[in-house]
Amino acid sequence: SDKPLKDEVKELQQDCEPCNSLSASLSRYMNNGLGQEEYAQHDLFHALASSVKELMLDNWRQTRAKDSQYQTKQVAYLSLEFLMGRALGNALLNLELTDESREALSQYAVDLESLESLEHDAGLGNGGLGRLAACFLDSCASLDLAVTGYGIRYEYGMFAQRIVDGYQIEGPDRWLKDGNPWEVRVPNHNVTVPFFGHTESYIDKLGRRHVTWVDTQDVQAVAYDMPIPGYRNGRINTLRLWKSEATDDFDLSEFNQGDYTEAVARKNLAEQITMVLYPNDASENGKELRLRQQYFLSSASLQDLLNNWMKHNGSDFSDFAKANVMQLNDTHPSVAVPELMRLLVDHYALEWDQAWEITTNFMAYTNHTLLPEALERWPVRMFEQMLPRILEIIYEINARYLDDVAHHWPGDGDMLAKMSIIEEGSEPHVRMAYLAIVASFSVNGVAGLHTQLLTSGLFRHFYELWPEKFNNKTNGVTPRRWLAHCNPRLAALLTKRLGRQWVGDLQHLHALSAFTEDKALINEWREVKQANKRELSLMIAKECGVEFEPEMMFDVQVKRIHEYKRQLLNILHVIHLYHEILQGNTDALVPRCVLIGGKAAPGYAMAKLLIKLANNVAHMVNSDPQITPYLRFAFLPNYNVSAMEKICPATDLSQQISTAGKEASGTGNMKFMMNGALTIGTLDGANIEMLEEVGEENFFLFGLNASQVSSLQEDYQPEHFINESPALKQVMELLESGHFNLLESGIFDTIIESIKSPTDPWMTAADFESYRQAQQRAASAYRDPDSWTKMSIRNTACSGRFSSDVTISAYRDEIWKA
Ligand code: B1N
Repeated sequence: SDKPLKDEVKELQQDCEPCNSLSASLSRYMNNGLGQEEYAQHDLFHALASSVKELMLDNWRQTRAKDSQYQTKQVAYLSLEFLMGRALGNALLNLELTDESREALSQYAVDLESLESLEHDAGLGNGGLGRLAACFLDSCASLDLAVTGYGIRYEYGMFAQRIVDGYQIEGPDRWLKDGNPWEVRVPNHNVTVPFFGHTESYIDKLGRRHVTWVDTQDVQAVAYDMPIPGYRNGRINTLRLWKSEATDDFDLSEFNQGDYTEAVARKNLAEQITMVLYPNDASENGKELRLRQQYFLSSASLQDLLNNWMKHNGSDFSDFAKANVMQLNDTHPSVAVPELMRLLVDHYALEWDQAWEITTNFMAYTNHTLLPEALERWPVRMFEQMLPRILEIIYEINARYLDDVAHHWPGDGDMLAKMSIIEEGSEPHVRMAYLAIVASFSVNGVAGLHTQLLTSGLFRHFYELWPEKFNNKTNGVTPRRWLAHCNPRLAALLTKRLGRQWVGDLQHLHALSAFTEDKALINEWREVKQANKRELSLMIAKECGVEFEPEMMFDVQVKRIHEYKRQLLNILHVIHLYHEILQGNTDALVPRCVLIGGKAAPGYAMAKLLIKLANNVAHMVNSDPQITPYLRFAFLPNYNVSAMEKICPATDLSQQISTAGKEASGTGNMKFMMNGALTIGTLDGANIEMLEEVGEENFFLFGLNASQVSSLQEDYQPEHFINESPALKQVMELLESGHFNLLESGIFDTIIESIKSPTDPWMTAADFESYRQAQQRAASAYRDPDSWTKMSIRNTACSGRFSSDVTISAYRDEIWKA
């Protein structure tokens, strides 16, 4: 023809476009299945997710190819936890495929939302720390940063929680049972990780001493990659999750000796490593298998990074730390420090000093807690058996570092013992936080107060030694999942008013402040909240059998159950309201629905008892028709990421009531704020910064501050606070009378004792009265719907600072220099 070839090709491509479309891909997956005419909805979910993944492959490959040039710094985010939740809705949003998906699904008569709800949550984390890692991955990809997440592909994630007779029952979380359409197994990245055995040393011809770690039991690490799409930018980053498998060769050797059963049993041993997530949030665990998980992740990830480096740069590592940086998500993966030294010194024959230079320019450590019970310490004995070479290296690191300490504090032997990486005693331990600090060029806390307490308390001496290492990075949450995706009604309203930019830059929400007097906006805003509340009510009715009235105030506390988070304070307040209603004192009340949700670590007896108390109180409240017009109370079972996506858009009042100085940051607090909830909270963690942004008139502040808590600890007399507060006195009497455990005599005694104990570290009694008054202020504020809604708008408007995009920009500029 006379058309230029170029145009002809273009036309052909256009003709062909439908075969690349989501719709075509979807039908291909549906037709290529088992060919059944009837399909389960789940097949359709799988087909759609697989199609979306397929559409990402090109960009995924390109992102990798580009990053492997090392033109920008590569970041490895190392974490034992990635609490990803569902991936489909988030991927569609970031890839702008939501409308196309709806269209593609139209021929199947299934709506997108119900398909999305079929996806199992990837619950590979406990709570805030794991979810933070997930939010960070979204922000890194969206900010076009070359960041790889490294984690463990647990076969069983966070346990499933049921409530039976008011008690928590744990069940397995078999999230992979229907397959995982997002993951790609990449066996060409296999590495082996050694365990046990012993070390031998020899002197080479040049007189240099070498150590080898021999007779090890090797475990294979197999990589499974998950795509992390950036928001509208074409970048697809990777979350690489390691699965442990038996290596072939040790199978063979034992096989040949005819020791079949032994070989199979060993195989199980290897596969155990990545079988299950430890369900402890903010408490140390101490189990040997946990240390194996930590070393397995650390070693596999470092070997992977070094392999990639060598592929492109050969075995000259002098620029390695210029081109790479590793962020340690708490001390959980801090055994990566001696492991990197081992790989560089033993495998690649670097001198100690050069290896240490590389290590200390490469490692950065984030601390997430001040609670002493959460600080990891591993028995030296455990290292000796499981990781003998690693222990030798830790000793060497410690000896050299203690020279610096001795230099800084001459003649101070106490200081040496205090700051040693090895804690001496009848059972010596390795202090993992100290190891991480010594080897890192950056140590950060996760909120202003937290970092301040770290440098003035727990890590005071390290701060004296190396002030330049310490910095703050206040946490944040991704506005894609936690606003654009989870709250489509509010998202549409924001976009109508402000345009769409807020999704990529949440600071744009400040523009809302100009509209807080806008009557139309106020009405629409309230309509959105009401619609979200109606939707949540359906879920509460289904899951808890409790009717939540959308007209009532939704007062919510969802988070892990822990004494320091003080769900107890909340429950005591519910008992107080219950008592007031029984007395007929209803004038000052606003009708409210109180929701508590969260999991207790299976070994944490007190946390489990708090769940029982909440359920028993809820039963009394909800079954009394005199009470229910004013108060309803539900405990939501199996709180997880997907539940939060329904809860935070529908919340009026967010409870962030930890004992001041105990919650490092909190991140749920930010999700609620973004979605227009008002906060009732203490001066703790990031609450302080939220309060700064939104102003005291838009926040229900109460309680002791951190320094008041620590001074009061000296001479704490809870009886005094109980006697001073008639309300608390009443509540205690009701609780002690056995009113909430009529047929279960004495079961709450330990809770009652804890409140009255002068050694109660959480000071529940001390803060009760102030809390009750703040709750009263919240109630009276709620009575004026317009003014409440204005405060709600203001909370959303001021939430921009808590986008994880802001947090990650600071990591990028100030730590990673990427
Ligand atoms: O990390 C979050 C913070 O927002 C929370 O305030 C903080 O409590 C949380 C051992 C932890 N700190 N420590 C843990 C998790 C698992 C585990 O096995 C400790 N989680 C936090 C994000 O910064």
